Amino acid sequence: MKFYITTPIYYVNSDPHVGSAYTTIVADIIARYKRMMGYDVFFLTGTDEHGQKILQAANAVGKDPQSFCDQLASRFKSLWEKLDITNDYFIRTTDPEHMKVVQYFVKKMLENGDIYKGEYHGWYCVPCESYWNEDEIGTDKLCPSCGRELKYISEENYFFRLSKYTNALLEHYRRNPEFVQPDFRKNEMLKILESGLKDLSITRTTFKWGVPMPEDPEHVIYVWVDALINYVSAIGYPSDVERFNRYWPADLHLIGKEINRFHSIVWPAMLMSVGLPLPKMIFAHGWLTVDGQKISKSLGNAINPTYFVEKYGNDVLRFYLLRDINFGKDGDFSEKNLINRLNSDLANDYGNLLHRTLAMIQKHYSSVLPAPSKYDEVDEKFKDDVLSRIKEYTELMDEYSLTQAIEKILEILMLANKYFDEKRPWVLAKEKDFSNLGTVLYNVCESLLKVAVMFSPIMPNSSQEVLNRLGYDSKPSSEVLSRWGVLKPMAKIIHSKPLFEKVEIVQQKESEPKVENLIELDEFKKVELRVAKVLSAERVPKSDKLIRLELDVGELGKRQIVAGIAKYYEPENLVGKSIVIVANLKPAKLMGVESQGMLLAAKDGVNLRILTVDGEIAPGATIS
Ligand code: ME8
Repeated sequence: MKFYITTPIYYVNSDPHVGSAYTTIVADIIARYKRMMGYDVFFLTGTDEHGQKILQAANAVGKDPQSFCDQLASRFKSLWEKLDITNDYFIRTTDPEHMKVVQYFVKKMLENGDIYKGEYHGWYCVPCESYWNEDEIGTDKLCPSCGRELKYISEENYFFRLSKYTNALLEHYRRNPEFVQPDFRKNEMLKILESGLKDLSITRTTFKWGVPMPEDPEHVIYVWVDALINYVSAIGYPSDVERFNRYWPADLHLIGKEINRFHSIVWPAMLMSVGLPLPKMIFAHGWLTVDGQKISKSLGNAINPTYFVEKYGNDVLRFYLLRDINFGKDGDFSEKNLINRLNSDLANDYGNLLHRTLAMIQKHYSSVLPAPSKYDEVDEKFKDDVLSRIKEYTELMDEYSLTQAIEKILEILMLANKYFDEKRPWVLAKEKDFSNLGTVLYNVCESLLKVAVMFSPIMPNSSQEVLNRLGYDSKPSSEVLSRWGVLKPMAKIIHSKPLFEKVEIVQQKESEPKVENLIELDEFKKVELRVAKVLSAERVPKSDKLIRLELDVGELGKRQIVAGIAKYYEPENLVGKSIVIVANLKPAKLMGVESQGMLLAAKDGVNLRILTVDGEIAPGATIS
């Protein structure tokens, strides 16, 4: 059995953020789950590199678009590695192979009579790379999707006869009730279909950064048409027939809600046009906000997933995203909630139970897993409850109710903690009732094995760790979930440090990840900061702001600096102070006086105070 899953291919106009990481993590969880259940999985992700938006981003930093894309695509790839993403392939729309397939695909649409030349007049959103009809936008001419300003364009374009497919699409929706999920997203698409589709402009002539239109290279193919074709080009369409037939149609296109129309209307119509089967399901998930604010690369509060991975570990980030944000719906990402989940669900309910149990096996059974003896009613009930939660977990995972599936795992942990407390193994140990003690400890270990396997698509690293500690040396598999008594008595267990460290909430830290203009240490090191002793100071004539300072900068000799501090300091009060200067700034002239550097000062809107050093230090001392 095969399972083909895709993420959107992300625009490379800026770095990946927690939104793109979210979709990719979810896809990875589903891919890992399906592999565990025995499927032959093909998991695709990649980058969308053509179009006006990418061209503008490259121009803005003075780079040619290809090397700009190369740089950004490699940042996506390395983040996915950091996040333990197990994609089978990474497609880039600038891959020559992909570009050839785009031309082939469009040519087929052309041959099938679905493309014609016409004049486009209308509104375009560059950030969304989307066309909007006059009746879809208000008088303010702002993009209905992102709220930014639209551009009026008027060009000769090729058009795709999208309108022709309205009824066929409606029919497909009717016959395949699960084609678009969740249902409320399907209903949004049905509304659009029921109001009738307009033909879609699919080429541009005002820039060249794209795939040339077959036989009319003055036109480049619309970035969305180019991008959607990645889903078939990546698996060998049309040349590698065997591979393509093996994986197509896709089982799941996982996307964010804002690009549902392209995936659930435009893409199926394109596939119908060339005579290919349609994907089995498009799942449009909700949007994350961060501390209540919209994430947007250009709005500047995009947050960097690497920060969370480095601080809390990859498993915790992945768990939090699925546990706290109800998959499918919109949700808010907050570091505070992440810490709360880590402390209560992972450190307390999971890690602590493992710790308590393995500590007792170490102490009373010399780290060898005891065999269970006869089960009483409580043992039987515990076993049955765990197995029934496992069944619910697989049903929920199979329908992509991921958050609810995780709740089932947490329920097992709750049951196991309750079982442990009820059975009071510490009393059994005191009474030297090793037969009953062995049963309790074995059963808790068996439930923890199940938990680790159920968690393994979500938290692969800690799951593997738990398997090792329980002395289970096979890979996580569906077999573990199917029956009770998988652990082998006499296996060697490893009692070790807590599985998850608790973290204290530090209020002010929350704003840290929002800093978007982070720099590398190397960049900071370019600034040469030195201590300078003020030898003399005087006002610059005819200026009420400037003071000229004579400085001793040790090995760098004497310097003069002009600073705009006259409103805050009397010159004579500066003499003798050890201040901080930027020593390698290009000289500049202020009111005709040369300034050979810059002093550092703190401002709060009302006051200004210059930076001095705390105690005696030689002039010219370096600062780092
Ligand atoms: O749209 N919350 O690329 P893109 C959740 N290149 N998910 C989010 C998110 C948020 N705040 N922000 C982004 C494109 N995403 C096109 C796709 S596919 C043939 C072409 C995720 O870089 C979500 O999956 O703008 C969304 O659909 C996708 O990133 C948009 O990525």
